[in-house]
Amino acid sequence: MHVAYIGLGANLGDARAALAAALLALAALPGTRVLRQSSLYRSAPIESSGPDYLNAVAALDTGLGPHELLHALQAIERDHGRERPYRNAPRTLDLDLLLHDSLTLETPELTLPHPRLHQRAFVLLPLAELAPQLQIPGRGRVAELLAQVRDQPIEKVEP
Ligand code: PH2
Ligand code: MG
Ligand code: MG
Repeated sequence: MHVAYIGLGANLGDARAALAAALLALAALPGTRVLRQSSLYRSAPIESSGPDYLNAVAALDTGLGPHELLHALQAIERDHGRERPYRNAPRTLDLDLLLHDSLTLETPELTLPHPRLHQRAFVLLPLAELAPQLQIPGRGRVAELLAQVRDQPIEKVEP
């Protein structure tokens, strides 16, 4: 089994409902359990446009390998009406594979750890809720990375 971290995001339509449905879909993947889920966070789009995003992170225990899991995430995105008209377009649901154990990987389809996770408060803040001491291969500990993006405005959404 593997521990994988997933970044969830949405900024079109009912983003809160999309993230809740996505968590159920993650829990329903074969051989997969949701170990933990973070709070929801709201932030303005970074290198993107449209309404504010809602973001969260989930930790999975899964028997799926990285590519199998990536394809499963893409299928869930498609089920939620995700379109990809251009890079970083506003989206109904984005599910990013952030980490798969401590695997480092660079293929045309998938880079692990996620290449921008260490630069983004909307990933690091929810991830720090679950695993502040986690080492991101090649980047450092989550809590230390978070300290470096403290200037990015983001707020916790009360449940
Ligand atoms: N995702 C992006 C680009 N910009 N900005 C915020 N605030 N949240 C996101 O999830 C996000 C983004 C590309 O996936
Ligand atoms: Mg993304
Ligand atoms: Mg994505």
